[in-house]
Amino acid sequence: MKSALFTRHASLLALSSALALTGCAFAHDNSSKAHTPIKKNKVVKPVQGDEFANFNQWRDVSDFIDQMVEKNGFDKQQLQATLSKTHYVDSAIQLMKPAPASKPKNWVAYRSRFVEPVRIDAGVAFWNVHADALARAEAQYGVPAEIIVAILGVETVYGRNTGNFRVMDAVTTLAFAYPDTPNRTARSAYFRGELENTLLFARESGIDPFSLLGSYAGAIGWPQFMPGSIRKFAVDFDGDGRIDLRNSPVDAIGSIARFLVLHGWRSGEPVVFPARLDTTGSEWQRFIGQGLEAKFSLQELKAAGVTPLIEPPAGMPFGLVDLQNGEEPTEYWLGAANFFAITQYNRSFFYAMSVHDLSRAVRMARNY
Ligand SMILES: [Ca+2]
Repeated sequence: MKSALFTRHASLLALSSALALTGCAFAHDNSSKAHTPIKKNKVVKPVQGDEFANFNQWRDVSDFIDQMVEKNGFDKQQLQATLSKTHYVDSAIQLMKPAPASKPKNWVAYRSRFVEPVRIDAGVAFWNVHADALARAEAQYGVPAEIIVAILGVETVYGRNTGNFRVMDAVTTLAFAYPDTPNRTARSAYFRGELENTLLFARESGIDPFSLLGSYAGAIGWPQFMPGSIRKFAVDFDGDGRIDLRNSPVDAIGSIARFLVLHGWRSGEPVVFPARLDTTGSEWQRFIGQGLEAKFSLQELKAAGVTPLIEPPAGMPFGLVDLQNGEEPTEYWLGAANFFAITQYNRSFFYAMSVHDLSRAVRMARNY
């Protein structure tokens, strides 16, 4: 991650520019308008919109509304009315900024936040309560119960931390006022897509879009699905006729399983194999940073100095997983297709390995 180029001060300038109706939240304009007094050092409440901005007066929003009318048949005045009730959330912008690169990445420290007693115990309890739904998901999609349980543990501690931002506020703010990072263009486009998906999902479901609550990034419910993922991958797994990832853990269970199987989960295959790396050569280095895919044969990895400590079944493809450990030696693993399916949920080796480790810890605790 690059360091934040967008300081708190610049953020306030952008906001004041927006309030000054320049039509663009990123008018990098140091004119006097940019110094219009606004609320400074405001304590941000992590609920709903905490700043008002009339999004309808932003040119990009106006263009977006026109596209929604043309592409998806929305009523322009209704959509303008919706956007007029949507609030700018500065806290979403602040939270989206990359953390300053201070300490080196540390797998052991990261793991300890997720593979810990509260999540393990809550995972066992959740599994016991929802054993039938988990077994049904495993039978239907081939995803083991413990993986589904672990994802719910890492994401929200079984529905405890699902977020209280109005999704409309979060995704609209990030769509049109994304912080000034090197990937801002792509991220803005992504959140415009998510705003479109939020509006489409609400229309398809016959619900008020403002009834959707989620994280500062707009991720919804027990499994923290973005609106676009809900529309593509979620499933009504409790059969009540609607998808509700905030109130139905059973819908969450089915949706996680369906997400994983549609992202390459292979029934019955292991997730990772421990490996040892002979670093005397340099050949192994070409396997580092090769994306989120199992695409190398065991033979070519072995030839480069990667030795599995448990011999995998023949024919499985792998990627080399490096887990950096601060000042301590890096851990290496062979990641199978199922490891990389989990990284599609959250694009991080640390994340996928935490899910794997928590899944084993919960299963062991439950069987004890
Ligand atoms: Ca349902």
